Amino acid sequence: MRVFIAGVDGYLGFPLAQHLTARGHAVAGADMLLRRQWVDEVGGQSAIPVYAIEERLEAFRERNTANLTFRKGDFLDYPFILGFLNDFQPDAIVHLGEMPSAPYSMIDQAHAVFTQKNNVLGNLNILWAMREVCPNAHLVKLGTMGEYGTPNVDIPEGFFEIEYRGRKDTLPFPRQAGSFYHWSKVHDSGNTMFACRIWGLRSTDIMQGVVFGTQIDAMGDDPRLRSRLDFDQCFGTAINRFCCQAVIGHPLTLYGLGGQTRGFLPLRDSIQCLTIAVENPPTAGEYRVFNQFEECYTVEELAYKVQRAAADLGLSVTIHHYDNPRKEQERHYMNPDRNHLIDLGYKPTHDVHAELKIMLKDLMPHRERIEQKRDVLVPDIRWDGTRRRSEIIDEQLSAVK
Ligand code: USQ
Repeated sequence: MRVFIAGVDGYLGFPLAQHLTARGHAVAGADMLLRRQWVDEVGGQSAIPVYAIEERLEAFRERNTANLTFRKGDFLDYPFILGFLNDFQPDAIVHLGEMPSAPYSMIDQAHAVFTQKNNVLGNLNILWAMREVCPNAHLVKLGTMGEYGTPNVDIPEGFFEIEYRGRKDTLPFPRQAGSFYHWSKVHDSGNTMFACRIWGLRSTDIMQGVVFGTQIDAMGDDPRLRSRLDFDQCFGTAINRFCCQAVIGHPLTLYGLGGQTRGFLPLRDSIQCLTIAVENPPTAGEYRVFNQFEECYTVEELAYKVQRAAADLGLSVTIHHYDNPRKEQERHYMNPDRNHLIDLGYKPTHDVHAELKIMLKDLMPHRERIEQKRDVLVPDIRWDGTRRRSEIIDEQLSAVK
């Protein structure tokens, strides 16, 4: 198949390109390299060194028989995305090219607006470009389990049957996102579902849980082919942060009670699931939703899992409860379905302990890089918007004077 990856330079995009190429697919990708800038902006750096895009592409060429066709560009630039899709004529488009951080979207007004503009309008441009130049392609759109929030009932895959005042229908399950970032994904879902209905496009909307890990099978040893691994408060996800904290002896930063329950999955499972979606397209006009995670855990359980894996490697790790900077439920019910991917052949990794040990071993040689940015481990971006309020308001007031 011909697969186009929007956001090919990212944590998921670069390993996915390697995996799909190894399976014989022709892959093209676009990226504006913004993730590198955002991590820099919040004072972080990837624990695993990330090479320049030219070096990544060179390593790709040396390892894989096929090239990765790459163009640098922004999904807000409609002629760019229209032209690239027209030239490449993909069978599938995997859209990973969005700003992925909840805390980044909650920094202040400017970051909230940037997040929704970048994500919602970028996705809308891709939908319009598909309609114009590749209406038979399949859009695999990365959404998030966080679209559903934490309702006190089971979570189906996108839709549920409901009886209300004596009438029945199958409707989208309510979305109750917990950050402006997560809401951007809800808005994307609405636009994507609508485009399938009116134009006959086909799409799989992936409600993905929190990804962790450093490895996939197709990656090999070349350091230029490694994926990034962020640990700052914005772009580091919980387990990735915990593992980085463990290797430098920083207490694990558990927010609040630690009973927040999420679906988690290793990087290798995420790549496996995205591949399954690509290789099993829906019919024309179909909009389907896959919940994508390996298992649900509380963040506290995960902190203990990291502590145990670290102990096996001789690292002594403490866990500290920090004042929760977010507004979220800290103990709640969480029971989502994930049958669609299993039915299509997804085999969950299950051995989280082994995966954590692989990660910790991968991270230990990079202790110094984590130490250098120790300051970004403790969060100060608060959901009540107080972090930079005075600074921003002062700036804006002086601008209008
Ligand atoms: N948490 C801690 N300590 C930390 C970091 C996080 O206790 O040091 C807690 C948070 O309060 C939250 C949970 O862990 O309750 C998950 O936080 P996270 O930062 O790992 O994940 P989240 O902000 O939800 O976002 C991440 C990705 C996002 C993706 C989402 C999937 O950044 O792109 O959409 O996971 S999900 O969480 O299922 O919505």
